[in-house]
Amino acid sequence: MQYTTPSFLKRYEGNPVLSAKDIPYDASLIFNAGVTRYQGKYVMAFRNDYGSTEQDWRNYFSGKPGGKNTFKTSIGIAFSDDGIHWTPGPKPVFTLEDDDIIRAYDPRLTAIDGRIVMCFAVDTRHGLRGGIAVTEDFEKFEIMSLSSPDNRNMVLFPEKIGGKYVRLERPLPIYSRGGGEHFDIWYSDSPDLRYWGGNHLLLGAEQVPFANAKIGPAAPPVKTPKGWLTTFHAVAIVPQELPSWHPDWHKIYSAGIMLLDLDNPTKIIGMGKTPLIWPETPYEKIGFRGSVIFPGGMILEDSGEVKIYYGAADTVECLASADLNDLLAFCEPV
Ligand code: BMA
Repeated sequence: MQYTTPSFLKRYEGNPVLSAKDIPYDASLIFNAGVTRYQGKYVMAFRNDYGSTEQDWRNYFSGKPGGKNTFKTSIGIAFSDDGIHWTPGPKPVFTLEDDDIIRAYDPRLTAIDGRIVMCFAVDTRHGLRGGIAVTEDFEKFEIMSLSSPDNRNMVLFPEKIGGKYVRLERPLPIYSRGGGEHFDIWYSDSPDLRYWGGNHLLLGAEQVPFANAKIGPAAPPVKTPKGWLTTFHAVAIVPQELPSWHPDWHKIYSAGIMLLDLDNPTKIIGMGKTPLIWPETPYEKIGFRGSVIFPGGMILEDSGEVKIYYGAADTVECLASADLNDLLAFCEPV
């Protein structure tokens, strides 16, 4: 499978916008961030995998002495006045660990009701869970819900619809989807962020021409006059081994984009038939897992510019932008 990123999508020439060297505490891989605007600033919550270097990983994977996989994960925070230049906070803001929970990662941020709702993935000894926490200050977080396994990649809409909170999510059904990684995007709603129901299938992986495996929600949707604009990630498993610190890596993660009905977001009204971002640059193709684009933040500026933040190669955090009209035109009616 081979695609090209459309020319209206501009990668920021200073990419990455955040990487381990910017972080004033132990950090190795900085990626898969959520971004929103809150209290007059841009705010980013990012995943930090730390405790193992590239050499540690390579030694570990190749069975060499000294190889270790002692990495841990925390969620850090960074602030910006322009959405481009970021200043990280002095310490991580969120970790989850107990007898069952191994770690929380891949945060997505939604500003709603004057506070921040952070959705995140949770690895546990009994499966993958999707978590939702609320904070006003990025110091105190209240956990509202942790889903049953296996589910993750939750993203919350920035306003209630029909009086309810609404999210997209990605369960991981194995038995009923043929045993492979054929996972789809689902929709659910909640009166209070704790109890979720009203489940609907939104998009099946087989409906995405550039996926031959799983798909998943990416950044929380953005409201436009034409509909809810939202990115998703799409996985193509390819025969050739891809450059990566991780051996035997065969998955290309690209970003897709679709448009949902404003009043009834269970309905898809448009979709890009080819990827919006296909891994092409060195920082997207080379890293812990090469050829991975994993968007987690999207911001619509008053000028019509849309900023898209994405983890690249599971190693650094990047920025691309496009004009809203180009993105809407790219979503062909379905
Ligand atoms: C997914 C998640 C993401 C990661 C991606 C590519 O399964 O673990 O956090 O970015 O794989 O490695």
